Amino acid sequence: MVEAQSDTKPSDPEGEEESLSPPTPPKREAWLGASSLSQFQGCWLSEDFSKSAALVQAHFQPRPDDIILATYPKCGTTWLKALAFAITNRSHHPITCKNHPLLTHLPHDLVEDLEFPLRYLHHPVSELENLPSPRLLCTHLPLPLLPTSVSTIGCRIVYLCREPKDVLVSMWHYMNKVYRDCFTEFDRAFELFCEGVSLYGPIWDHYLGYWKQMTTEPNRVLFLKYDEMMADTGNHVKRLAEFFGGPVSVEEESSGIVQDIVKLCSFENLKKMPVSCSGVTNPIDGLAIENSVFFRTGKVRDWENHMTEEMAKKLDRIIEDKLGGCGLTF
Ligand code: PAP
Repeated sequence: MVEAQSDTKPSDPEGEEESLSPPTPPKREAWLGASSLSQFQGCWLSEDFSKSAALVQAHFQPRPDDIILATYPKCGTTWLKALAFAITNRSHHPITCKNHPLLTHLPHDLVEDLEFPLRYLHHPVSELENLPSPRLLCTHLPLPLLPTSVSTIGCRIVYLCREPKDVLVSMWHYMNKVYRDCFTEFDRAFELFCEGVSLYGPIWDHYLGYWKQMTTEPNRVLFLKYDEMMADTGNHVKRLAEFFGGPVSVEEESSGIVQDIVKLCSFENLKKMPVSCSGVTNPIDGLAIENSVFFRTGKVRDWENHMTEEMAKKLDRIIEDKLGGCGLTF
């Protein structure tokens, strides 16, 4: 009796307070920018990104015909947005027309993001309600952080992943360019990435969430790899068109539309657009990002220029171990 009372400590206000206050999330230095990263529902995010994710969870109202493009950062989001926009809008915007939107706009400005640019600052999530159906949307959020209704009402998802070593290299370049004052040595970024500490990380959890969903619902989740899309972009254009519900017709194919889409959305073509060379994006107050940072090398295996063999083997082992024989390999 006495023991039970002392366990519950009904008259200990301090103890009560302790049990009511939420645990402080672990924080880590941000190798990638100005602020530290904290765990938000198991995902490493900065404070601003956590707020933004919470707003998506609270206010985003998925529709059954939404198509969501999902990526871990630096896996080819810009490319996927360009392809998806070109494919889904090809009847309003013929691919070879002189005023195709992709000739004057960054792909990021043609496909709405759920949580980035930081919507709570400038664009409430509710603005997404004004978009006509079917909506083409994009997110970096891991699947478990999206509202559960995304899955229950059957939104289609295209997930694009990339060889993790190339992701790390691309992210390291990008972050050091955007957050110029917070240069991080590659070796330090590598260590943190291996621990899973990177924006929207751990990368393996991000990949696994969508991969597992694809294995149970292959008709609703299309899972793609950057390297494979590089090797045969034409075939991926056809797969995407089919997945979006408007397969490339025989007439379209014989008119060369697949090659035209591949060319329009190619790294070389998008990189040389005036908006890519000189434009600036302002996702966050006070942070101006030159659009050119979205187009660096667009190469597969650039990690070979940044990592020792030992580093590569270490990260390979970690990724293999974390993916745990799920079937996803690089
Ligand atoms: P984001 O997550 O910030 O939106 P994201 O577009 O996913 O970035 O990734 C950028 C990478 O895609 C860059 O890779 P790199 O650093 O290894 O060069 C960028 O060059 C590459 N990229 C951009 N556009 C294309 C494209 N059209 N085709 C192929 N790769 C591209």
